[in-house]
Amino acid sequence: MSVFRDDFLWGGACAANQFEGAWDVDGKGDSVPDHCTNGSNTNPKRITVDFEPGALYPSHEAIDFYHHYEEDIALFAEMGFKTFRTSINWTRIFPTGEEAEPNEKGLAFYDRVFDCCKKHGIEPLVTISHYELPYALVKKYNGWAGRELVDLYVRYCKVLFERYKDKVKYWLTFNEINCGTMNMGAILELGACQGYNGPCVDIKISDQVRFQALHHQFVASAKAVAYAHEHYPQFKLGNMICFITSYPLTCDPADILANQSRMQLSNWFCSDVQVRGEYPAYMRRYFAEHGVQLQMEPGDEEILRKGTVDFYTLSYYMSNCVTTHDDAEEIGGNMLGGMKNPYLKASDWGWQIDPMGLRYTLKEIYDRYRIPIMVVENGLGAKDVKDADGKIHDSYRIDYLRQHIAQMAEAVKDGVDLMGYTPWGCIDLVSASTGEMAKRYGFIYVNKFDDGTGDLSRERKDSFYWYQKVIASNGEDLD
Ligand code: BGP
Repeated sequence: MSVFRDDFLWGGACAANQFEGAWDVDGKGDSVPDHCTNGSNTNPKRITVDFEPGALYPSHEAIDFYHHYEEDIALFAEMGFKTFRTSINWTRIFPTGEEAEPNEKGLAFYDRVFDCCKKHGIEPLVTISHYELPYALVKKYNGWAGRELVDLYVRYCKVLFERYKDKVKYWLTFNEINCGTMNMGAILELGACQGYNGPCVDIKISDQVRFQALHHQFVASAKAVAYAHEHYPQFKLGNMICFITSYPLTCDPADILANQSRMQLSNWFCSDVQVRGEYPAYMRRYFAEHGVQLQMEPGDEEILRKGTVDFYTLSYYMSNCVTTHDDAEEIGGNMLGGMKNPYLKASDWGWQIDPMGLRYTLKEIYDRYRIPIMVVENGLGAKDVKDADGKIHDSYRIDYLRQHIAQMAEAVKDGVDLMGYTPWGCIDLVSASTGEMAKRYGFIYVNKFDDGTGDLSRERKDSFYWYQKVIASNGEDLD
């Protein structure tokens, strides 16, 4: 007997800017990622104000889901997906974020996508904002640093809710909102992007600006959630946290405390606000010590209390360690680096692989909040090379996913209410951190390469057939 619920939402996840392409088609405006060049692990991508002739902007074509969605969703259905997590590209709906009326052609595109999902019995799970801010809002308001964005976001949400009310039930307000607590994330959440390395917009990344921008997002999220609860009782709304589990490197009490503070700031703070509906007490000291004075408007605290989410979602790829000792070895990672854990191996991109950490993390989250949880990103970014038979035999990816699903099953046995699992980049897409195609996550290979070439054809990897069996057995058959 499977330990997972009968209605467990198996599926996969993507984000509009990383796979749709068609960046200026049917009235779409330019978003922040449209200004990002390609890069690699060693050569950071750049963000440019104007489009440089000769530079490659991977979001412009990406894998062209915009014109391949029927074929792609049919492949997801063939794997047995129950759900498909994707995001809506804000600039398809409001090209500069401020138009009086939404762009009908953009809205119609997502009608086609959701209808196609429904035809295949796939439940859409929609991220409303996944690093896809209209570029015009960065120029005009310094991105989320501007309070104006709250109302613009809420208006955008209202349009989506009304248009798709019969097609979409599950919504996530902001992807990885906690990245706003990290230096990298601040750049990203203010509207630029990781890999920013040149002057383009006047972004002042002080703690003050960063946490103020985050406050605006909390208020925007809570307003959208409260509005949806009032008008669309059938909706379920979730938060989304980039969970970077960390451990104390040693049992030195100073390390235990340093790790606790890291966990609070990086992982717990945002969900404490979004699930419990108020700023946690530990942030008061942090703000005082870092010179942060939040500007709150009357009613903000009330709206935070009112707009709490129904379920908790996270991305989980890796873990790292924290120490107060200076002789430890550093390691990179998703958004946030840390110290090397001698018990773990890392991916080619330096992300330390830690399946057991997922079980630990799910238990911690459930103990804290007691609401259903969904793992909406997880996976191994790896270089896929075709074998002599012309196929991708990605046993390394299967191993990674198998171990993580096995640990999810343990967490369920431990009592965690887990509602679904959507591994990241279920079809190969552009990497968020490096802008590469070479860092692939998919069950489906896409013939598209870092230099922009490739015929965009799709092929099933070994992991495609493996995941099909996993879903058919509701997570029992992991062989
Ligand atoms: C998460 C983002 C995704 C995704 C993923 C993998 O942080 O939500 O957008 O890209 O990480 O990261 P990368 O593409 O850098 O390998």
